[in-house]
Amino acid sequence: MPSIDYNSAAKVTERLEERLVESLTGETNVSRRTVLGGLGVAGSAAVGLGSSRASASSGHDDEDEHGNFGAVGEYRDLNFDPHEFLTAFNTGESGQDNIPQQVYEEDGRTVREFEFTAVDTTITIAPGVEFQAWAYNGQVPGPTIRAVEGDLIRVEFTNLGRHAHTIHPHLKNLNPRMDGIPQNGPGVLDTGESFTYEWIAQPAGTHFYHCHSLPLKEHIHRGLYGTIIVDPDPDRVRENPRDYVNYPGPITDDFRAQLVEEAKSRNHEYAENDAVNEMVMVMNSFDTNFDGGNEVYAANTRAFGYGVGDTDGQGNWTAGETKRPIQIDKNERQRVYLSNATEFDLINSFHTHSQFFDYYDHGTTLTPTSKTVDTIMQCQAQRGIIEMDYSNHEPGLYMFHAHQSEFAELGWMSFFEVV
Ligand SMILES: [Cu+2]
Repeated sequence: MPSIDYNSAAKVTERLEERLVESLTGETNVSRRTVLGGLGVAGSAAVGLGSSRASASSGHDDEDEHGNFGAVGEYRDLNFDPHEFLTAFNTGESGQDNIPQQVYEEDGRTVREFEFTAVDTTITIAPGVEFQAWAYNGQVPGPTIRAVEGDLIRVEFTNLGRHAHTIHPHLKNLNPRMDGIPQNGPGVLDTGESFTYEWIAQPAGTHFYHCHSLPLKEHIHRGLYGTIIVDPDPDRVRENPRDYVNYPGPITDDFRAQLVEEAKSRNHEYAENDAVNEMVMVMNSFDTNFDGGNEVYAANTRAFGYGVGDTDGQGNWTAGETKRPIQIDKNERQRVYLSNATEFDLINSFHTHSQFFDYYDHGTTLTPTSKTVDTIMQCQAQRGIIEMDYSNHEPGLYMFHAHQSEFAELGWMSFFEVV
């Protein structure tokens, strides 16, 4: 049995979303107009019930009333699609239209070059709820950069925002000028200033980047963060297998070959990688009233963006709809590059229903650091790779969410749709 049927999934998504949007009506930085626009006619009457989470939810215990709130359902602003972001890997050769990029050789090394800007912008974090963000290339999370171990990542960064910003990469960076902190190299970049960062892509793994201007917590929680994926080089794995495992025993020929195969499956330049369905998820959160605590949580910014909206139950979703589960082919290996950009809360987590997975902490090893688990936690800036196999599962919906139940109820709740 799938973990939940389509009607129940749509109901739970909608009810949680209603509660979330209602809970924000008392927040000073969310205008009443935008909240009412998101709630729709019936929802606007419900606003009178009160603005606290408890009183807002207590008014909706009657299942019969539920259908009145359908107007809550959709994100009207489609300039960021969490489904497109999920599989958008900027490699220099291919990626997102709004990220100018190219790849070329220089001194015998592959260079992957990207143009980044920082801008002040408004993003939609729940239907009708906007957040004043600071964003790399106008999006939160920032663009996912993907390179191969040993490549040079060159980022031409221009600050078009009103505050001073940097880009600090979580890479093994041998040149302090390129660390992206206020005290080193170019320091912070004021409005209109540019700098070209150059980083060697190392070590192989899933990494984090973010602005390092002060106050740090504000520059991060406003949206200046993203993911760097460094694909392992199979030739280097063959030569130095011990760099990729935490294993003291002998490296047999078979084990070496297995590690090389695993590296190929992780490397976007190899055909073996095509067989894996890869996704990027950044766990994030939003302090909508700037009181130092979060009101909204998500994976990839849109609260309940991978929840369940209108479907025919056959895997067909209303065209243009943001709110829909992540469709996965049960015969494909599933890989999630996961990182935690949540500010203010100490940890975040990822939990799968009816499923166990292998986890590679920081993605720097080719053998799992946790095997057969259904929950992992990450502190801020921690990241890793999750690998799942749904080949034995029946088609249908399988929930996944943060297992801080508060985060799940406030937006970080999603579904995989196994087809
Ligand atoms: Cu900043």
